[in-house]
Parts: sequence; C-alpha cells; structure tokens
Amino acid sequence: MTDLLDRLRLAVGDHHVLTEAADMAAHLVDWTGVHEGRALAVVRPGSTGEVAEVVRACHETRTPVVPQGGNTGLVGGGVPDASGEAVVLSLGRMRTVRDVDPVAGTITVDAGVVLADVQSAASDAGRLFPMSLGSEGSCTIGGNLATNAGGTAVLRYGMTRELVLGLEVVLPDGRVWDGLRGLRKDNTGYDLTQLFVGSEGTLGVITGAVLRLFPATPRHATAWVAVPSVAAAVALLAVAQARGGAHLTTFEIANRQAIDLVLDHLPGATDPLAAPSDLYVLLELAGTETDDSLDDTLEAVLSEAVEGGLASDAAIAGSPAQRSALWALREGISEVQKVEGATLKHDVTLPIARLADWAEAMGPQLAEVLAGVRLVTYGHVGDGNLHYNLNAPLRDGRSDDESLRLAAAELTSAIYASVAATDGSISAEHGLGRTKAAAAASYKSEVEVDLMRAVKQALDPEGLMNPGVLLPPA
Ligand code: FAD
Ligand code: 2HG
Ligand code: ZN
Repeated sequence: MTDLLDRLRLAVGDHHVLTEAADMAAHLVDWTGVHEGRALAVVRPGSTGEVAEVVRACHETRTPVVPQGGNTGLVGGGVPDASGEAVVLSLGRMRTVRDVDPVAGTITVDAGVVLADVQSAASDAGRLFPMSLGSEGSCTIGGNLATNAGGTAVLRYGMTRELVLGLEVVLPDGRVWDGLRGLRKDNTGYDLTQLFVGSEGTLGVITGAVLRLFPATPRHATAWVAVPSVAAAVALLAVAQARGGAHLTTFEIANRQAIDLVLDHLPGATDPLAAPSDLYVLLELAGTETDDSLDDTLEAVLSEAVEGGLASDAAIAGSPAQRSALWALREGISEVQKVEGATLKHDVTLPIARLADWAEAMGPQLAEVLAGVRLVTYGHVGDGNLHYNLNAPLRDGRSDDESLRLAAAELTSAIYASVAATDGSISAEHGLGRTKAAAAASYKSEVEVDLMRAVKQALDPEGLMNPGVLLPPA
C-alpha cells in the first residue's frame, strides 16, 4: 500500500493525500451521521488529469474508489464502508467555472463547483440555473449529477438529468471520456451522458459538465397556505397549474409537526399565520422582468382555493425578506429534524392521484407499529414526492430515540411495501446509496436488476467504483 500512497502523492502532491484520522474524519461520516466508514486515504486531486492518475493507480492496485463531492448525500453513498480499503476521491478542489455562454444557454463547470456558485455564475451572466436544494451552499454539481438530484424547482425545470447536456468522466480504468458537448441535438448512439447521471459514483468519476441555462426569473409571487388535507393540497395544485401555467415553479408541502420543529429549533422562525393548521403548502410563481401579472395570478389562485374549501388562510410574501422567511420554514425542516433527535427518512414518490389516500392510510398503520411515532411529512408534492420522515416518540418530553431504532426496520418495511403496492418508488430523489441498495433491488424485477448489473459489469468489471452503493453485492 505504501506504493499506492507514493503514487497518489506523486499524482496530486503530498498535501492532498490525507491519511491522518483527524484530517480524514469529515470525509468518513455522512451528513445524517448514520454511515461512518474508514479509508486508506482521502485524495484531493486538482484537475481531470490528476483524477485520471489517481483512478488509474487505484485500478492497477485493485483499490476501491469512493467519489465524494460536498458529502451532503442522505443515503450514505459518498462515504466508504468499514473495511478501510478504499480511497475517498474528493472533488472539493475542482471548483472552476470553465465557460458561460448566455446565447447558447450553457455553463461548463468542474464537477467540484458548489451548486450555489453555479447559480451565481449564471446570474452574473443574466441567466438562471434553476436547480435549488436546501444543501445548495455545500453540495457540488458532480454530486447533483451522480444522484440525479431533485429539489424545489423540479415541477418547472425537471430533475438534474433534464439540466445536463454533456459530461466529462474518468472511467474506472483511468481513461477520460470527453463528452463535454453543449449540443441540444445529438443523435449519435447510446446516450452515455444520461447513463452516468444517477449512477452514484459506481460507473466513473464525473469531472466536468455542460449544463443548461434559462431566462432569469427575478420576479416572484410566493404564498404560505394553510390547507385542510393532502387531498386539498393536490386539488390546490391543479388550480395553481391551471392559473399559473409555466410560472408555477414550486409547490411544496409540510405538516404541522414539521413546522412545530422548525419553530422550536430554528432561530428567528415565526408562524406566518394566526391559527395553526395541520398542513401547509409553499407555493411560488416566478417570472421574468416583464411578467407583471404574477401577484394577480397568485391572488386568483388563493381566492379560488378559499372559495372551494381548499385553503383556510394564506400569507403572501410582501418583500424579499418575507419571501426568505417563508422559504426558511420549508428549507429548515431537514436540519431541525436532526436537532430534535433520531429520525428515519423515507424519500418516496406516489402517483399524484393516489397520494392523499396513501398518506391517510399510512399514519395509523405506523402508529400501530410504534405508538406516538411522530410523522414529519414534507416535500415536493407537486412532483408526487413526499419526505415521509419519522421522529422518535416523545416520552416525558424527550425524544425516545431507542424506541425508533428498535422499530426502524418494521416501520420502513411497512412504508416500502405500501409504496410498492401503490405503484410508487422508494427513492424519489436522494438515490439508493448504501441505505437502500438492497431494498430497491428487492422491489425491481429480475430483468431490471440483470440489466443494471450488466451495465456495471461493462463499465467496471473489477467492481472498484463505489462498491456496495446502488447495487447490493451479487
Ligand atoms: P455527495 O454527498 O458527496 O455524494 C453523493 C453521491 O454522489 C455519492 O454516491 C458519491 O459517490 C457520488 N458522487 C459525488 N460526486 C461525484 C462525482 N464527481 N462523480 C461521481 N460520483 C460522485 N437532494 C435532493 O435531491 N433534493 C433536495 O431537495 C435535497 N435537499 C437537501 C437538503 C439538505 C439539508 C441536505 C443535507 C441534503 C439534501 N439533498 C437533497 C441531498 C443531497 O444534497 C444531494 O443528494 C446532492 O446532490 C449531493 O451532492 P454532494 O456533492 O453533497 O454529493
Ligand atoms: C428536502 O426536500 C430534502 O428538504 C431533504 O430532500 C429531505 O432530509 C430529508 O429527508
Ligand atoms: Zn427533497
């Protein structure tokens, strides 16, 4: 192994090969704190050529490689297992915006560029890069591509795979595939770009990307709406789609339990409405400088909703500060769930027409498994995607974390079985990582799993790229 470490030091420089426990620590545990592993080294290459050198050296010594971006993933895909055999390849130094072309509507970036920096570079050029995640200050474009991330603007702009035109990838044997083409039309065979999107570091290391830009949308009309039920929220979505058309960008849901946690733990958070409601929708229309009618459209949506019994009250953001405050209530939920105590995440999608019935049936079923379990339900209801998360019951005013741990497998199985029976998916946007690889394979047909294994075998026959992630061991 000394040989490998020497080669890695030669490739990237001594300072960028971390082997001390304290230096590696932040790279070995994931954001949730659930997955913690060990590694031979954490390597921080500064260019595509250096990534290729590192991967080639690992390939020749049969050393597993775990690509890592901002380490904000929620399924343990970006951290190594406990064996201590893998090299963590962190893209954190590759932060160059290579090119912005407002006319072609493209931006070309290194994979380690933080999402918020891509948004800023687009904005500086008078354009919009629409992907928006609560983790955008830390997650990287490489991680977003590798997980096919979603977020709060999918309703209008689609998942990450709809925002990418071309990629540069270091293959498992260290060769570089330069697919950095910004063409809108390119029908020349299998779509290799899309193959790497959502592959969670199991087929190669993404080092660069050409992404799509859109017209800037500096105008917003934003409302926080109290709704009586999930069924009402889905009906309100139809109203917002009909009246808002292409301006409808965000349609998020959060239950009162989630908002109570935010009000308890997020400094400065306040309830925008006088009376509490069981459920809320955050609804936003966005438009260009010349779109003058957003406020009127929002008013019309809300009036129709109140008249139709779909909403009981609403707060409209009257300033950028008020808009940020409404967004903070929604975006703060993940963080405060963690502060509150043990959590169990379920990132599910259901066919939207069946979402309300599914949610209504699920709650009582879980209460039978664990009395007092707290449903912290929120997410991107416009995409049929709920974060159907659980917090431990309160016992004597404290989070009884142990009870959630003991019931976790049964709770998750009940949710997944019900999602499968309702034609949904057990991972809407976070990917499979280590957490869900086995469960996802068990819900797929043999044919589908065979096809996935065939792709893996073709690109990574030695099984060195992120082993144990996305696909369970055969
Ligand atoms: P990492 O966590 O470092 O890695 C994630 C996976 O991608 C791993 O399997 C890793 O091996 C692989 N990978 C990383 N970089 C590369 C690369 N260059 N080449 C190949 N493989 C690579 N996700 C959503 O979809 N929607 C949300 O709304 C959302 N909100 C979030 C809010 C919070 C507060 C947090 C903590 C997370 C949220 N996430 C969300 C999850 C997470 O931010 C995304 O999955 C994000 O895309 C991960 O990016 P990353 O750079 O942190 O990747
Ligand atoms: C969100 O939509 C993220 O806030 C995170 O996808 C969800 O923490 C979660 O479970
Ligand atoms: Zn989400």
